[in-house]
Amino acid sequence: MFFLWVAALSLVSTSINHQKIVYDNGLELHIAFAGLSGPVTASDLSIYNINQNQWVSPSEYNLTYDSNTQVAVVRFPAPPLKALPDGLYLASFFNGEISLEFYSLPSDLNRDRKTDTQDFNVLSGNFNRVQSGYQPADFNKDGLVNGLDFNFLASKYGAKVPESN
Ligand SMILES: [Ca+2]
Ligand SMILES: [Ca+2]
Repeated sequence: MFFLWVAALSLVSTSINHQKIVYDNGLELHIAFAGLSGPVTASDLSIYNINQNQWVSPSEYNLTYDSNTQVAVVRFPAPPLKALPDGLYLASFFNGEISLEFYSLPSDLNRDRKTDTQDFNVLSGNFNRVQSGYQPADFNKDGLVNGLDFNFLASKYGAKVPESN
């Protein structure tokens, strides 16, 4: 049994030749792999909160994987309901073989690591718009960008995440 586990691990380590975060808006993280032979499941992923020095419970996120594109999509719940605390994180795959840093700051709509008037501009540009599909400014995921989302953004004004070292 132990031998099988080691064999599976070494298979993973030789097969991956590329991985990259291709999309990250604070609620969804898309990671593109190349040379990956097997599937990626939620149990292959661990997420570490760098600021709080603790692991994130797997109940805080889910993962879907498309074997055709070799893209794993990690989703986090909508902010007013429950979200990762703002800060720096490591997404670690296959027992730490791959580690990718990302940050959580859902209120940062233009992804410049801070929450300011530029993010309000993004929200106002989508105000009262009924959304089909994914819309970052719809913080509570009720399908509409409105005052509730504005209130959430206002509560986060000034929140930022520093560049990592
Ligand atoms: Ca911003
Ligand atoms: Ca909303």
